[in-house]
Amino acid sequence: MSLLHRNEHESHPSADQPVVAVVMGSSSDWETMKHSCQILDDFHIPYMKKVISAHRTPELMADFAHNARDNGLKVIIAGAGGAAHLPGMVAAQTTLPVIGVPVQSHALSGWDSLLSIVQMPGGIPVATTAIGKSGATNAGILAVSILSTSDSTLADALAAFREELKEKVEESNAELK
Ligand code: RP5
Repeated sequence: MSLLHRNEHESHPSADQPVVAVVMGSSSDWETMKHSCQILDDFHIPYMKKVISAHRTPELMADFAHNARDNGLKVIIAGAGGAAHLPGMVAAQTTLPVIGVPVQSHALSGWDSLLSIVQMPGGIPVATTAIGKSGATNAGILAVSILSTSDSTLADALAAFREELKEKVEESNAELK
């Protein structure tokens, strides 16, 4: 699905320059976080993806977060499960917008992930989504929405996306008749 139609005279973000980072605490988070990447693919957003663990690779996390803005990133999506400290600790070390995705854990069904991410102290925001797939999808859409504040083509693509959602509901109602 391609939602973005730029005309040839519009400036494109460079394909080599990621503007969104999708980071996750473990490769086991990919099954969830791939849904953020799917949205970014659909909207043709240049992005990078990487496993960065707050607990297993704290130096890598700090290095990534401290350099994120200078590296051209505009939004960070961070997914983690269990003791899900990655989104908050990334947010603590950058002033870029950080969207946190609670990955559904086995032990506590994602309640642990959600509470670890959502209850940030005042001053260090993390925009927390729902647990699991819908949260990861919405993180991608929210990243596009943030970028659309300075990109009218993206704003139009988001409007078209909403229209598609509406049409799907209308179609499902037609099938019920
Ligand atoms: C967290 O621990 C990760 O975000 C992951 O959700 C969870 C389990 O990681 P693995 O043991 O599967 O690597 O840091």
